[in-house]
Amino acid sequence: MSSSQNRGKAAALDGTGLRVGIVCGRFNDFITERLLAGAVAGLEKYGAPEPTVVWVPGAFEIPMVAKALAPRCDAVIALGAVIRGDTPHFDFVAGECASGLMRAQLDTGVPCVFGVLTTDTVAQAEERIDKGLEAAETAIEMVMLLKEL
Ligand code: INI
Repeated sequence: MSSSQNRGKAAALDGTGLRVGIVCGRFNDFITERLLAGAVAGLEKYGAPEPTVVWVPGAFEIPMVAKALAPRCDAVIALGAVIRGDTPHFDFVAGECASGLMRAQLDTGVPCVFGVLTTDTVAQAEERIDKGLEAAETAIEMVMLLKEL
């Protein structure tokens, strides 16, 4: 990470005591299982307790459950894989998932991290499989940042 990207980032991420909820889409679960493993490992790496994990059918369902979980959590992580393939469904599912998560976090004040892959191909999704770990880091960083404000 370059120094400009790192600007403002807490020197050390500390997940101690953080209540994290993870909402994971079952659609394309050969990808989302791996995102989940990365997110869980990331939380453990920074000392966070075991998260609450809720599975939903697909990315479209993620925002509603994220919003329901948020009041019981310090942060929510959304994990999903929306892969374009040949269907125009992609734009609706990906767009509604992103805007629904933004709405959930602004409405609740609880950070809802967008760990949802939106790619044209399965290969591109596999290249971005680290996004689960990154989502855990983003969740911890956002909780720490909001506490400092
Ligand atoms: N859901 C996904 O999570 N990823 C996809 O790629 C996808 N595609 O391509 O259709 C997808 N569709 C299902 C959707 O999220 C809902 O579960 C479904 O429409 C029922 O509401």
